[in-house]
Amino acid sequence: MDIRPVAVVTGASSGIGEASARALAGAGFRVICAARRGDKLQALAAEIGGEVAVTDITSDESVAALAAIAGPSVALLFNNAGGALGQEPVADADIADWQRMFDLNVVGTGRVTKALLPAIKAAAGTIIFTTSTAAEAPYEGGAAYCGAKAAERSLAGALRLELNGTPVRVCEVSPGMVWTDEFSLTRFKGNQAKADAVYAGVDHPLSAADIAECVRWIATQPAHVVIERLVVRPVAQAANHKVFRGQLWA
Ligand code: 8X3
Repeated sequence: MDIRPVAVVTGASSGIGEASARALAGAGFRVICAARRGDKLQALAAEIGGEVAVTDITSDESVAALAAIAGPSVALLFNNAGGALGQEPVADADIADWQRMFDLNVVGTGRVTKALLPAIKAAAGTIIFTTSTAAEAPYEGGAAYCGAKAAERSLAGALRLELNGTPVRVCEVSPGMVWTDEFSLTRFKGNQAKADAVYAGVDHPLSAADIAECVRWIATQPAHVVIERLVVRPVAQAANHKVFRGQLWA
């Protein structure tokens, strides 16, 4: 019998989700690795002694199947699936990208949270959202992404208020500039040069492992301690618009 507490990680097929699944398994969780791309999840789940849940968070049926796999007691939900699409100004925006960003970061995340809430309550569990420093303030080309992340932040905030009087913790990790294989490449629709330009000259952007360590730390605080929001940036980034591009360390 597996007595490890269950952690559900969405967006577990790459980047912050994959690294966090590893970190949480190392902290003693049985990790349900959820994402659309099942092939990418198989090796990860095998490596960490977890389980695969091929999941599309925009689908009620798919999320219901995830809840069935997770079972009646979920100690941790890491709402990490989401991301950015495009960085055009409003005048040139692709409205389908806007719709998709809200579908994933806000509505899909809400769908997963609602579906798993009974199991999270049963475990007196914790919910962690991956928001973004994009939620702090809008930037040019970020109308919908900044808005979606701000809406996701509101989802977390409303939920924390609603769950007051229960032992469920609602937390948020809010990363700044993180280099991963896919975030920027997805945002720029496979344009590697544009994706790389975001990080050009930045001495040590954050890594997925850096954020995974934050997630592990938030999740393993004593039960009465809530980390409401952890804002994490690389030292080269003092604000969304203030990024030093040059050598910081000899
Ligand atoms: C990612 C951070 O600066 O690209 O959420 O908006 S940023």
